[in-house]
Amino acid sequence: MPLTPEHLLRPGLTLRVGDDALSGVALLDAARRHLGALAARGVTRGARVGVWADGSMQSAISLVAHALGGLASVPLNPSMGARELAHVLADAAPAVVVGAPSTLAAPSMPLGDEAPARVTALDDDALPALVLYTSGTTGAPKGAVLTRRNVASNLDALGSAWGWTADDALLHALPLFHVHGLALGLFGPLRRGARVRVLPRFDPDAVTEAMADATMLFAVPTMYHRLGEHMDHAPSTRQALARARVLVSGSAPLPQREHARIQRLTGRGVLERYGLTETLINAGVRASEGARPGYVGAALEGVSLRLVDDARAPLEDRDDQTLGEVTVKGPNVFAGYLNRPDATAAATDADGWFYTGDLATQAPDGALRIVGRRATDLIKTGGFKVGAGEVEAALLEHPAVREAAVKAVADDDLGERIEAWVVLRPEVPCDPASLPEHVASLIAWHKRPRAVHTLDALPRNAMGKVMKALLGSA
Ligand code: MLC
Ligand code: AMP
Repeated sequence: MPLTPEHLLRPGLTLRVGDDALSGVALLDAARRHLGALAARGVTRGARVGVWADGSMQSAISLVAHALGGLASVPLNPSMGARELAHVLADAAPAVVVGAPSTLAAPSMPLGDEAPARVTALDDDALPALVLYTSGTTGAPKGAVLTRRNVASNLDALGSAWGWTADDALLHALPLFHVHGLALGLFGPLRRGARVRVLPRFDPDAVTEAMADATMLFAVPTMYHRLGEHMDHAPSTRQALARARVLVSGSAPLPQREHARIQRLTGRGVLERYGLTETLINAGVRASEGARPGYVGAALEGVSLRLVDDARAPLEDRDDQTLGEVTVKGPNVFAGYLNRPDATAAATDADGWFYTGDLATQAPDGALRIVGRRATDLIKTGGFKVGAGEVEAALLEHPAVREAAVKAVADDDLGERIEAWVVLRPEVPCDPASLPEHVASLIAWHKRPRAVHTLDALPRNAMGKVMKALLGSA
């Protein structure tokens, strides 16, 4: 199981979230009280519980409590717009949502504080631990069901990849509603019996200050980019990062120039690791080998990785040149998408391989180099995955929008920036600058286009398909 009372009771463990701090003993007590309150409402082992993942200590306690008690957390991004929130609540049908605003159209409660429930050992590692919503190219996000075994096995594999022990102190400023900040960044250190500090908002000065007590930093490439910019004129940030034992980047590619800048300014390299919501982390550069810019490392312990061609036939060449789709098998691979056997079947095969959609080469020692992805309609912006289709659908819900096309544009800061091209109905007055706000009101804030261009018509081929490659090229 991912977390037990024994993990939390290791001396030295502390959880800091924002300005709040709890010892392991206090965290266990708060978690048991919350489980007591859930039990009093009849919500027990196996139930799905929504968590308003607003980066507060309350949200962290409830996530930890559910992991201890065998409930499946469904973390909700507080910036989710009305349409996406309604979809997630209908799809996951949580028994109750913890910490949400009172206006939420679902049964809700604050963090519970009742007579503490007993936490007993759970031997059913196939029980869902998390349901995490993740975007596809089209349609609404799907709930990836991760089991207790998925999380526990992956955290132990990462523990050995990074030499992660109870003496480490992790710092991150990642949201608690995705794999990176939640499974790795919250459960990871607690399972090691180590210290962790979560900053509710990323800010280079806050990271600099908090690194004084940290040995490890987890961040997405956008954060390393911003730290790099900041370091040009902030020696204290350079020194803070230089003292870290391990700097880890993931969720999107860290460009070589960012690797080089951090190395040059701090004398420390950044270790990349590669994962997906559906598989947790598959590969990682080991702390013992040191940074390896351009590579995300070899398969983690217990994980099998192979490249396949377009017909899903395995490619045996580990020549660092042959390009194939990354496929994954192991105890880290999820149990499937909630309520979507069709989507689960499309992404997996009968032998248990999961098809990531990522394109990579593999070096003779197994290290992967991620060079792209199959679907150009999947966008990674600031480390968040967004489907072009969901943004287009949101734009088309606006009465003034007749046609819409969305694509990723390369961006030094976000990696990829979402931009939209729209054809407006002349009869409906509309300021195109208001459309990002409209998108955010329906889906999530980070899914809004950062620029909206108007056209008289979208470029289409003879079949009527929008030729996205032509957008923005004129
Ligand atoms: C937020 N803001 C709003 C708003 N929501 N304003 C109006 N309406 C709303 N609904 C404001 C905030 O208060 C803030 O203002 C500003 O908008 C922030 O906007 P943003 O677009 O969120 O910020 P940005 O700078 O673009 O964010 C960069 C970032 C972020 C790096 C901090 O992208 C991020 O947190 N990325 C992490 C993604 C992640 O965790 N991915 C893991 C996926 S799992 P102000 O004034 O306060 O700045 C995965 C698997 C794996 O990929 O391998 O890990
Ligand atoms: P998500 O669905 O949000 O979990 O995003 C998973 C995707 O993030 C993967 O399929 C990759 O495309 C991308 N990703 C994660 N880590 C890395 C990395 N280190 N380098 C390149 N891409 C990454």
